Amino acid sequence: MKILEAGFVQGFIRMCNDGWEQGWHERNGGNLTYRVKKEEAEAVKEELRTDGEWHEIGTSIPLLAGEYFLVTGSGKYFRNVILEPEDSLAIVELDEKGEKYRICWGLVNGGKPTSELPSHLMNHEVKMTATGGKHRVIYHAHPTNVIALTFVLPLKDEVFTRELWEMATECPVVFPDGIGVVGWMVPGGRDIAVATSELMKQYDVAIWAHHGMFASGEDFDLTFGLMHTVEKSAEILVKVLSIRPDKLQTILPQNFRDLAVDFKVTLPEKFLYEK
Ligand code: 2HA
Ligand code: ZN
Repeated sequence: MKILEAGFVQGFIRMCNDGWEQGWHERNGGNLTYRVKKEEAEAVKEELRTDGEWHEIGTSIPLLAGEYFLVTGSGKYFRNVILEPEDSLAIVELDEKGEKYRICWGLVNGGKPTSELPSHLMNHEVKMTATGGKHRVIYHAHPTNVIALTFVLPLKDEVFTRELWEMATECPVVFPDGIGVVGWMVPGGRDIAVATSELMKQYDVAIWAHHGMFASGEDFDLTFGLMHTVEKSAEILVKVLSIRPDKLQTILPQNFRDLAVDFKVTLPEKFLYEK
């Protein structure tokens, strides 16, 4: 099968374009990676090069040894992915120790995988373990309203989770485990990767203060939908705070507990504090 015709590649391209159309990917902002299934890699094997040079990842991810990932390229624009996927994307393979990668397809005009590769791969490892292999997608975007909130809300998991839950009834059902928050850090390196992957042990979403958001999910629909839901909720909160800083009414802790029963989700009590 031709790589560009494969379902996982088409889904990946569509998600990049959806993110661009949402306005979450100015210039080369954001990155997306997908842990390719064995049978998907097998189906496109003829087009995968095996003579690429090995490069250091910059961190060690032993549980992902030998896995293939479809990734966006460093410095590439989400806006261009749909037009020239072979220029913007790459399939990489990890070595048998999970310390190096090589390019097997894509980046035809040169380049490297996303600058956030260490964060993505460490998060893949954490989420693969936490979900028994179900999670395959890690998505980083720069959604405007979430970023705006990191200037005015305390950078605490409890505050972001509760405030965003309150903005839309579906939120606690879509992200019942809550949201983690990382204070401002230098992007691209191992430190931010470690901080984020620590949070991703318990959450599917992490916010990077004054920068953007990370989301993890089983497939493209769920992961894009998660990012979209959190950002939509942040947009409502920005509007509410702009109209008047104190809410006249909201969803109360007991409302959340009632919702949890009917929708069969567990909502940690640490988010249901009295204000
Ligand atoms: O430019 O978003 O965090 C890519 C990024 C880095
Ligand atoms: Zn970024």
